[in-house]
Amino acid sequence: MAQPTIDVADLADVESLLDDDEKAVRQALREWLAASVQPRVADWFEAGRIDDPRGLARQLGELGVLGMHLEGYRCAGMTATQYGLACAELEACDSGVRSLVSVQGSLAMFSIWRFGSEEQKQQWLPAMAAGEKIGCFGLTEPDHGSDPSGMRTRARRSGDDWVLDGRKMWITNGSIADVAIVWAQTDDGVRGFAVPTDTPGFAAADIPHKLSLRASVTSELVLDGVRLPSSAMLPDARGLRGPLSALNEARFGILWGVTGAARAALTAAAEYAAERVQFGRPIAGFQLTQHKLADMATALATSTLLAHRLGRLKDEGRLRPDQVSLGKRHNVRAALEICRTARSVLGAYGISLEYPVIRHMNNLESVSTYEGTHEMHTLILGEAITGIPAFR
Ligand code: TGC
Ligand code: FAD
Repeated sequence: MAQPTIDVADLADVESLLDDDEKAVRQALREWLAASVQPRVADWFEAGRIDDPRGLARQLGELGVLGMHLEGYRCAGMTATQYGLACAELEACDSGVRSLVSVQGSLAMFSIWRFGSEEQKQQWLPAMAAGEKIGCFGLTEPDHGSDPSGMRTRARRSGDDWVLDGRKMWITNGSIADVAIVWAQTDDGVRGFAVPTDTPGFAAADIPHKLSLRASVTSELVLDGVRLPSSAMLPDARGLRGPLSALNEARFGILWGVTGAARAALTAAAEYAAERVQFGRPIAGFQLTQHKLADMATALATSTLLAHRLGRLKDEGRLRPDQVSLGKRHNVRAALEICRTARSVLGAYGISLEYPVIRHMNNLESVSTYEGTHEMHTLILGEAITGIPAFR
């Protein structure tokens, strides 16, 4: 039978838009993941735990992936497009591995890098870039997810200190973190704090029963009279603009990352369809299967082109938040659809962890919810298009 001569995961030839440095960054990470993470990740998902998350973080630090798009403080200082390509490789392995990197680099490290004092940057960033220290980012609360403006976690003055009380929910890396970036209400509006997790009154408990992002630590944080010196406040973040700026960074990584998950699912489906014989011929030869493959490949090509374009805009310093929402909303939805379709191509094997498809599919349900749900990004785009906010 005729073999395909094209790259089914890159029908638009985005490959030719990449320069040699971008390809080299991607290749190095791809090879390391294939040898070190890919063989283990389905077991981690099945067990609901990464074997040695701190060890994994140190290895990712050695590779220069943590905070790789930040300058200085032993960060790699790479471009946004290089960071995006790295996210796609990580998420082709598993969204949980990309989450670990996103939260560390784009949420925790970025918040300190962008809003922290020089002392905070020196204290945390080099060790976080090396993966020796892990960070988490606490914005969501039990009663405040899509609408963080109503958060109840409170920081009050006590002499020169701050005292924090409240709860944060669904926090990636929470129980393995050395530092939690916690957003809290003060008399001066929302402010951010770098909270060492060994401070008395801080506790983190993992959230059980997840059927998605199982190769990722997700925790609840409890802050019960956590007393911090005044130097723990991030001085340059005022109001919700602080955490929402960090979210732009992480959402950018996601809009690239999910193209990796989609690529893995499409590739698995195309290979399976070529080999699986029913009614005397490979199922790839049936028009209905070809329709699925054409739809999946088209959706991936569109997503990859969009990610590439948004990467170039970010590298030129002119990527707007609504464009980040455009990418997050489109690419996550497209990746979910690709995984669901790929799952059907694999028949019964589509529900087995022997193939990566259902793992990616389940993970993408979380990715569609976190960092702003599909609906929130619809409303952000709606406001950008009409000028009328429809959130409330
Ligand atoms: P709004 O009044 O619109 O804005 C408040 C202030 O923030 C500014 N702003 C932004 N700044 C930078 N980037 C953005 N994307 C921004 N969006 C808004 C805005 O200009 C204003 O500034 P200022 O100076 O005038 O005060 O705020 P709102 O309360 O109406 O909320 C808007 C809304 C709904 C879009 C926002 O709350 C939102 O994005 N909600 C979704 C919440 C969310 O995404 N949570 C994510 C939690 S972290 C997470 O999920 C990590 S998952 C990690 C992983 O494992 O990968
Ligand atoms: P809700 O806000 O209660 O929303 C429920 C539903 O209502 C959604 O479909 C939503 O779109 C819809 N809805 C809400 N408001 C409107 C409206 N105005 N119009 C139309 N529909 C609306 N958070 C962190 O701070 N840090 C983390 O590290 C982190 N990691 C996470 C990891 C995982 C695995 C998961 C699943 C979540 C994580 N989150 C984290 C939390 C995540 O950001 C929130 O789950 C998300 O913002 C949605 O909040 P919610 O779950 O409270 O849903």
